[in-house]
This record gives sequence, structure tokens and C-alpha cells, in this order.
Amino acid sequence: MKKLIELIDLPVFGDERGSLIALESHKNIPFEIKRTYCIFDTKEGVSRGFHAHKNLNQIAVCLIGKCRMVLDDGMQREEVWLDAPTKGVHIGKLIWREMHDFTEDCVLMVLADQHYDPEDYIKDYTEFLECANHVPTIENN
Ligand code: T46
Repeated sequence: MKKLIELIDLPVFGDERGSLIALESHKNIPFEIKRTYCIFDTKEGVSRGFHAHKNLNQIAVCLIGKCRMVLDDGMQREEVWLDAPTKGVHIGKLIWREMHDFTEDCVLMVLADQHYDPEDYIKDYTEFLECANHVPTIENN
């Protein structure tokens, strides 16, 4: 079975002045980047996400601090600690995502291949399972 957690290793260009990572469309980021957003100033014990997207690919990288990312395709559930700016995780379409255990200083950057679209969200887990074709839809007679 294909692994859900696909990590992208972002190499560090470091010298005596410090470190730098570069994110480039179609090079180390496997799509055209249309949107970048950051999650920060998170509150202790507060989790985020709890939805899937119908048509969105994203790469999440924790620039500062850490958080635990849970991915679920309806059949398997895997998790990874995002705890370094050199570690990206790919979040594909029709993947349920949850983010937990943010450290107070966490800055989570997300690169997306689509503009923001509230219609693209699936916020109900049962509907997500139906969309991911893992639960047969009950037909009305
Ligand atoms: C995801 C995980 C990893 C915008 O106006 N534009 C945007 O580009 C985004 C991402 C959000 N928003 C607004 C919509 C809400 O009013 O910001 C508010 C918080 O968004 P949301 O509740 O979707 O945030 P999270 O942290 O639950 O989820 C976010 C992304 O939305 C989601 O696509 O995959 O981070």
C-alpha cells in the first residue's frame, strides 16, 4: 500500500552567514505555486484542519517550532512531526488533514497549487469517506 506521508527534503544552502532553503515550482515543489499562507500564533492545545480538499495539492513546512500533522485517506491514517524547515510534507487532494500539538512559537508555511476556494473544502468526515469512495453511498429506492 502506498505510504500516505510523502516527505520532501529541502536542502540547506548554508555558509558562515547562516542557512537558506529555496522552494521552486516544478523543481523541489512538484506543482506551480499559486498561494502561500502561514499559520502562527497558535494556542496551546488547539488543533486545526479537520477537513479535506476536493482539488488541492499542498506542501507544508514548519519554519519555526513544530506541530504534528495527521493525514488520512479514508483507509489509513499516518502522522509526522513537522519540526524542521528542511522537512516538507505533501498533502494531496481528498486527504483528510489534522494538525495537533503546535508549539507556541510554531510558524507553519503552506504552499498551494490553487487559489483559496471555500467551496473546495469537505468538512464532514462521512462526506469525505463518500468522496474518497471508501464508503458506498446508500441509494434511495
Ligand atoms: C489546510 C491546512 C493545512 C483564507 O482566507 N485564505 C486562505 O488561503 C486560507 C488557507 C484560509 N483563509 C481563511 C479561511 C478561514 O476563515 O482563514 C481562516 C482559517 O482557515 P482554515 O479554517 O481553513 O484553517 P486551517 O488551519 O484549519 O486549515 C488550513 C488550510 O485552510 C487548509 O487548506 O490544508 O491549513
